[in-house]
Amino acid sequence: MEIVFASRHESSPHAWVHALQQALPEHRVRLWDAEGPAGQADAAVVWAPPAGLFAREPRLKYLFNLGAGVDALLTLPGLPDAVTLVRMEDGGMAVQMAEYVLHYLIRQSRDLGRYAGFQAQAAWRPLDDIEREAWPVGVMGAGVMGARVAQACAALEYPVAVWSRSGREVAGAQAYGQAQLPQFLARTRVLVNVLPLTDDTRGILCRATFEQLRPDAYVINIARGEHLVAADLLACLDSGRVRGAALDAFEQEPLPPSHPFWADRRIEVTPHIAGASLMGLTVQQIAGKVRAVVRGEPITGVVDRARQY
Ligand code: OXD
Repeated sequence: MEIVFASRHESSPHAWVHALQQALPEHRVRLWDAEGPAGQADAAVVWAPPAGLFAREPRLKYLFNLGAGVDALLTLPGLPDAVTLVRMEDGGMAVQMAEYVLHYLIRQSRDLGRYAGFQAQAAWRPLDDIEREAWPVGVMGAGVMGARVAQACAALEYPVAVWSRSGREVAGAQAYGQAQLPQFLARTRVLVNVLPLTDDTRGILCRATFEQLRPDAYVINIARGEHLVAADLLACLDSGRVRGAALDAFEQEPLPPSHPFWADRRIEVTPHIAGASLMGLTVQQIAGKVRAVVRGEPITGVVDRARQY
């Protein structure tokens, strides 16, 4: 196979090409270049691929996305119908996301932010003991990421539920299906979003959702900015319905300096780092799939375009 690496955002594309070539010595891997030779690629490894890739590479059969979310890929102009899209299934992201969620969950449930304030005043002031039952976590999304997040919270004995379209079971968590969203929200205080972005999930983190959560709720969004209705979050923070939020993904990235989220002390902003695809694991996963495809075997992670993930 001839495999090209094509990304507008990757800061070290040569390192990716080198790692992929090392992992797949029996194939040819090269950096795609809008000006260079074209027309021979069978597969592309992409993240925000450059315009012109599809027009100049009509032989492409497989597109391996470097991330789990394929929302941006699905709306790319010129994306051919016949190309098989493959999303990253983990690539080291799931454990990082679990870590991220635990950090912000524990910061709330153990009042660690308040202790930081007390330290600034040299105040020795123990607060109430933790009651785990008061911190039920609800994870939206029960795929590889959602399951790992849910299991990490359950391992620390927080009550955990997962909500997904299919109602998929996750060990250690209570599973809710699509129609059970009201019941899922009513038992949740810490709402964690790891859903794929689709027509059905866009704007799902909105006032109607927040108002069904347990009082004094906390919101963690590590999926896409478009899941969140920013004005609704700010209104629910003002009304006290939601106590705070940790946000890693935004409609516009980088988040513009003038955005109200930056200065809001109730909101923790991070720059889309909750779950990065790690090069070694990602390359291993793609190489395994390329070999399976060549052997004519089925692979996992193939995107269902009608489902949008
Ligand atoms: C992803 C992401 O989709 O990092 O994996 O946003």
